[in-house]
Amino acid sequence: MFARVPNPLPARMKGLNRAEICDTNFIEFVTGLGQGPGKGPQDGAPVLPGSALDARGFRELFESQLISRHLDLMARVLRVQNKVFYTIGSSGHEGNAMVARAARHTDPAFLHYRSGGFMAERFRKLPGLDPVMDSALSFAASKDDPASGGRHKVWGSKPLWVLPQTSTIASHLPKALGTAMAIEAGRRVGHALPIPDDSITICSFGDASANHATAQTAFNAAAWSSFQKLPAPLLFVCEDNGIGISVKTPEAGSPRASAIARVWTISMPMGWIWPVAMPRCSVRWSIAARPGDRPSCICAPRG
Ligand SMILES: Cc1ncc(C[n+]2csc(CCOP(=O)(O)OP(=O)(O)O)c2C)c(N)n1
Ligand SMILES: [Mg+2]
Repeated sequence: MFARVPNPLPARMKGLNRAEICDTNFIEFVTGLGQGPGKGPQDGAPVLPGSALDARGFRELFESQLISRHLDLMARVLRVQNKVFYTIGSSGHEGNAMVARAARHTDPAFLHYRSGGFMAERFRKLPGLDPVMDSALSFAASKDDPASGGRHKVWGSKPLWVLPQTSTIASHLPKALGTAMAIEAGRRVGHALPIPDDSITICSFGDASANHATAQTAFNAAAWSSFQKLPAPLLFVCEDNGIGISVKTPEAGSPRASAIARVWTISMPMGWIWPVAMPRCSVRWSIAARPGDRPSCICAPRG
């Protein structure tokens, strides 16, 4: 007559609020340290000895990551109240804020749908814009959402050169490669571009979507352009959480691994926010130094 009560009781039936638990744990942990604030580095000083990142930059990055995490949480709270309708979370992907920091806001970006950290950080580059408001309009499917006019929850911004599109089927990878080639072609034929001549295109994608034919096409074309020494200033960023809709992405030998192997050539660990596997340098070097000639790829495991 009555539904059987599952044992153990699933979290959703316990009124469990994970965010609240994390918050309490965090406060308990910090209180338990029993120390006042330590003497950290000055704003302009390296956050750690030898780091290219200063203390102010570190705080900004962290704040961008927190903005992203809080947007996730509030979207869920408001979803329960039926005030917003789309709650894709960026939790675990906040490291992509680092890429936004190292890039310019005029570097065209085609983003994975969990790129909240990237967006929050990119918004810093152009004063007067509000990442929280823009995201909130998007969650609420508002007609005032500047990216989609309320049609869909996507990351996008015209002034910030984030081209709105979906990313689950990797349809944005060929577009990103085409954009990179167009930057180079514009420079070559003397066509005035609306962005600096040495811009690079940034394209992030999920590990599972790397399996799609569209992704494979883009990797192949990127590898081919590299082989032909046809410049294509493109940075692929694989946001590799090891799953796609709760299904495990296969490890070595998978189409994902082989596809990516065709594009990237060097492995280099970076540590801190991300262990980075990929070309010619750390994220910062590869973007800030704008080598810009060959497609590159960073694999960013969830951290
Ligand atoms: C055309 C289409 N097919 C299927 C889906 C369902 N879908 C949503 S997310 C996803 C895979 C996501 O995996 P991944 O790219 O690794 O991103 P993650 O969510 O793990 O960050 C798929 C297939 C979709 N959104 N659109
Ligand atoms: Mg994934």
